[in-house]
Amino acid sequence: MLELYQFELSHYSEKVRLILDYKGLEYRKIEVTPGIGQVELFRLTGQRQVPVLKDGHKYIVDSTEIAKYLDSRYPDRPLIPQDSKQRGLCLMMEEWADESIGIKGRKALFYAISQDQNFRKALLPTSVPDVLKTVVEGVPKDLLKLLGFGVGYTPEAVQKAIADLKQDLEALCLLLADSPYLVGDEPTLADFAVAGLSILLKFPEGPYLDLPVTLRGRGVPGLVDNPVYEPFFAWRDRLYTQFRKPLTGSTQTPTGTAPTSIEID
Ligand SMILES: N[C@@H](CCC(=O)N[C@@H](CS)C(=O)NCC(=O)O)C(=O)O
Repeated sequence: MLELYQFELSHYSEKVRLILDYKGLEYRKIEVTPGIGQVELFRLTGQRQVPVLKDGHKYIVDSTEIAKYLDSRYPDRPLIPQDSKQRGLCLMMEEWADESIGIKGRKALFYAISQDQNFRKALLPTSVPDVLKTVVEGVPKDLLKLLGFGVGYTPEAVQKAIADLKQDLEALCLLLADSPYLVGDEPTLADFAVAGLSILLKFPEGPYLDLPVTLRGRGVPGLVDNPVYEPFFAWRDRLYTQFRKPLTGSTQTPTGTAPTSIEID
């Protein structure tokens, strides 16, 4: 069976989970423990980031490479259109989703956490200390200032990220106004990239992520509560209903030893 080395809260991992579900491929999630689990990942793949897909003896690193690998190895329900214009648009949007929504989404989530004590508490219950570490991985440490933990990711940088995300969401609403999917009449990699990368802006409403139930549908103030962007999140909900498999109990196997506390320096 395929194995996905992942963080549950990783938006790049979510992009791959969406693709696996869309293609109807069975897979086992292997939850990587931030820190020690990444040492093991480094031993296996020469790098420490998730997602990593294991197919037989082969390890594929990076969500884009995984998507392309899956499309060539499991060609049913293709992700990348053949038509040149659609193909170009699909690849361009995927890259944009990774680089804009993915990167800025992290900053925006930290803004949300900093603004809302209940949100913060829901994300950081003592029973699941990995969650914070998971979100923090890949984020400059100084972003933690927003949480009162450390030194400064400037509020200006965060506000700029949110302003950019607003433009991204506006663009998506416009593109989806009279079209079921971002490129043509069938779902493509562009749709799954955008949907997956946007989970940090608003966690999905349904039972798709192994997170506290109170976090479902929660997200970044100014984005989730702005009716202007509602068409995008409604579109994403439909995509999830159509293609994402809901959770059925825990199928995760942790790697490494789960930490009992988190060190933030
Ligand atoms: N370009 C990579 C980005 C993956 C990425 O940023 N992964 C984060 C989690 S969302 C990670 O593994 N961070 C841990 C680290 O950098 O040590 C992809 O598309 O897969």
